[in-house]
Amino acid sequence: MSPHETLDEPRRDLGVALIGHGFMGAAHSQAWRTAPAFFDLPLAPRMTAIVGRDAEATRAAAARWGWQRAESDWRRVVESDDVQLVDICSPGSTHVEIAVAALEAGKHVLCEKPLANTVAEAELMAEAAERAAERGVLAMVGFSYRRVPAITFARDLVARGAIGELRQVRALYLQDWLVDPEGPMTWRLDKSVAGSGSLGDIGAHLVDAVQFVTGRTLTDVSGLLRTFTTERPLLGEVRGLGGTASSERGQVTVDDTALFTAEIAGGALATFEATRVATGRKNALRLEFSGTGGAIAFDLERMNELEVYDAGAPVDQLGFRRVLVTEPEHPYTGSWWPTGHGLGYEHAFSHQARDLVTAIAAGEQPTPSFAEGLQVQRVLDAVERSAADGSRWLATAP
Ligand code: SOE
Repeated sequence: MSPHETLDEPRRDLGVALIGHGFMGAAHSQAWRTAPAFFDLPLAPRMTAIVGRDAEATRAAAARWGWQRAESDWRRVVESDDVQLVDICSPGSTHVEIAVAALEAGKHVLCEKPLANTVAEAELMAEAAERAAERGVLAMVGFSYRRVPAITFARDLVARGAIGELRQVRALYLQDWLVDPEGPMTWRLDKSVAGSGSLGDIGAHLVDAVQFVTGRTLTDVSGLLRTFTTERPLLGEVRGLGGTASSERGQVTVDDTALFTAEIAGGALATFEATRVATGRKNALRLEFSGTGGAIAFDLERMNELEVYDAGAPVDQLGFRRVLVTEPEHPYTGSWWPTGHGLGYEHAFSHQARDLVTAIAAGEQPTPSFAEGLQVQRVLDAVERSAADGSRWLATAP
């Protein structure tokens, strides 16, 4: 029996409904199953319903992950009395309608990143969240990498002054699943559905992670977007999810690569690389924070470690130390395995579920809030406007 349960006061249920059953639907389903087993949660998440347009695939996902029922219309779960939290893992074009309806129906909301496809949509979501919060209905946007223990620990170190005055940040998120020009069209390559390409899909993670670790916002940006492959085969059956390539070809309307620089509040500078054509890089997220007193580097491919450089160390001992972020004293790690056993990509989603449920039980605003998600959307929008303007590019030839 959890410490939160007493004989006359069983833990309150929190009925969860998940919208979508793709990659993020799986990551969130795993978290709703696992978090209650490893964290003593103040509310008991109940996997009530999973929603998807394809009835057979949704039923299969419900059976696989342990959702009590499969639904085909998100409106049914938003109106259902046995649902108190709506978890949105569907494409960005669906976020604003579902989140606003759920909040107005009194449901807490977790919405995958980026918050929306446009600043205007993100503003509507943030306003709805502000109104709902007055009624004790809470919303969070799912920037899960904040909850990788080593990234949370990096934030703690920066806040403690471990690198002194921040001077420069390097943020890279490198994937290569679009290198092959014959790779098929998917919803992620359609601006009307995904909102943008690498910029919003993986660049948004970088923006949030840099702002989270430094505790500062990006104030100005200059960007460059490029689409190398402008059309791709449309699959005969389901777009992007298997089937035989048809002769039809679809227009790619989002960026393959987004490069941008930024001013950080307080005067530091940052460079960002978000790409899905970095041949050989599969999901290579790397962050490096450099300051007057030292530096911190993180690599998702070695996600249980943090490289820490102390500029104040004796000169014959200067160098990056490899800190193994698996001690019980580190963020989240004490609830899993003994030191040295390590965590994976999926654990950040369990940490996200834990923090959200804890905030809901306490009636406190979970972070990142929709307001924070809106601020990231403004950064993405500024990069897009800067790239469209292109006036800062100067030819090198005479
Ligand atoms: C893109 O391929 C992607 O799936 C992102 O959408 C996720 O947010 C990231 O965690 C992994 O890569």
